[in-house]
Amino acid sequence: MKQTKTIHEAYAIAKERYAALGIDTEQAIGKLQDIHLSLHCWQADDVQGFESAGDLSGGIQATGNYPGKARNVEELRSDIIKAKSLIPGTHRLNLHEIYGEFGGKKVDRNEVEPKHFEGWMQWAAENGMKLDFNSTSFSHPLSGNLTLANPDEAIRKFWIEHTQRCRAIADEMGRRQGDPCIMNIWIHDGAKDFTVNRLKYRQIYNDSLNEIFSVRREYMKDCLEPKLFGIGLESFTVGSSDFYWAYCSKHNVIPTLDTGHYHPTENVYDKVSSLLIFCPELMLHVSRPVRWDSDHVTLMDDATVELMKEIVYADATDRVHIGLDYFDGAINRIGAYLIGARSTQKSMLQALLSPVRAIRKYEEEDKGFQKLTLLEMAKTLPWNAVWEEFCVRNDVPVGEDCIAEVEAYEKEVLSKR
Ligand code: RNT
Ligand code: ZN
Repeated sequence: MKQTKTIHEAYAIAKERYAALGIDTEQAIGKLQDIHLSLHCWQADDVQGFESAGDLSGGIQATGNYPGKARNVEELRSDIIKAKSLIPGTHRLNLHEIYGEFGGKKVDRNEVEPKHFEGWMQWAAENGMKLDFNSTSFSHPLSGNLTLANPDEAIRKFWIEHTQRCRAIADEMGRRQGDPCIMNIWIHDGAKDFTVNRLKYRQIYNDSLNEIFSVRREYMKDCLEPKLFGIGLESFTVGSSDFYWAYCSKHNVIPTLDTGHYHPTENVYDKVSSLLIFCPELMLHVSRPVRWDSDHVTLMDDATVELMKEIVYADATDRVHIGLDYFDGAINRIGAYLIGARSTQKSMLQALLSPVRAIRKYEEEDKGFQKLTLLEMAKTLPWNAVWEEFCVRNDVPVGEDCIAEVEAYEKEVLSKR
C-alpha cells in the first residue's frame, strides 16, 4: 500500500491550489462518489454468455486469447467481485440476455423469462449492485444479417418476442432493486454490400420498435444504440445515428452513444449538447475504437476526457447513464475492467475539477488567449492528488498497487481455470 500520509498531504496542497481557482475539491469528490458506472459483464468472457458454446456473430468480434476467461456464472461473479473491490465507488452491473441461468436446458431467445435471472437478482442485491440489461440479437441461428428489420415475418416476430421478453425481465430487475433498470437495444442489422432497400428496412424496423414499445413498463428505461457499421455489414446499418436520433426524440427513448461507433475523426462529445436538448436522458457506452470499433479498453484519452467535460458543462451528470463497453481478450480481463472503469472515473474527475466558470467568462468576453491559457493549465492541475485521495477514502489500491492485486488473483484463481 502506498503511504496514505503522503497522499493526504498531496491532497491538502492540491485542495488549496484548486481553492485558489474557486474550485471545491470536496464537492468534486462527493459528485464522483455519486457516479455509478454500469460495468459490462461481457468483458469477463469475451461476450460468450451461458447459452451455448457457439461463436460470437452478428457484426462484432472479440480478439485475443489471454488465459482465464470466465466459463460459467460462478467464475463470472467471482471476477466481477474482484474487479469491484479494486474500483473506487459503487457500481452497477450490465447483463446481456445470453448470461441468464438456463439450468443446462435449451431456452431459446423467444422463451426467456425473469426466472432465468432470479439468481442474478439475488446475487446483485446481496452484493449491493444494481442491474442493467440488454437484449441479445447476435450469436444465434436467426441472427443473420437482419433481425428486427427482417422482411421475413417469422424471423421479425421471433426477435420482437425476444425483445419484449427482455423488457419484462428488465422491468422485474428494476422493480426489485427499487431503481430503474436501463435496458439497451443494439441490433447489428445491415448489409455487406450496396442495398437499394434502405427505406424498406428502416420502415420495418420502425414498425418493430413501435410494437416493442407499445407495452408500457414502469421500472425500466429503454435505450437505442446506433452504430456506424458491423463486421461483414460494412455498407449499410439500419440503426444509424440519424435513424435513432429521430426515433428517440420523437418517442422519448434514451439514445445510447457508444464512443466506438463513429467515424475516426468524429467527436462524440459534440453530440451530447445536441441530444440533451431533445432527449431528457442519455446512455453512454464508453469504449476506445482503434481503426474500427474493435472495443479496446477505455483509456483516459482526449476523447474520454472531453466527453465527460461536456456532461459536466451541461450540468447533466444526473441525466447521463455511463456504461462501459469493450471486450479485450488479449490482456488480463479483470485488469481490463480496472483500467476502463478507473480511466472513465479519472476523466470525470478532471471534468468536475475544471475551472469552467472562469473559462466561460473569458469566452463570453471574447478573450481567446486568456481562455486557452486556462484550458491548457487545467490539464496539468494536480487532479491526480485528488484522485488518489478518492481511492484512499474508498479503500481501494492507489495507482500501480492494483497490479499486485490482479496478479495475485490471476495466480490463485484465473490460472487454475
Ligand atoms: C456492439 C455494441 C453493443 C455490444 C454489446 C455486447 O457494437 O457496442 O453495445 O458491444 O451489446
Ligand atoms: Zn456498445
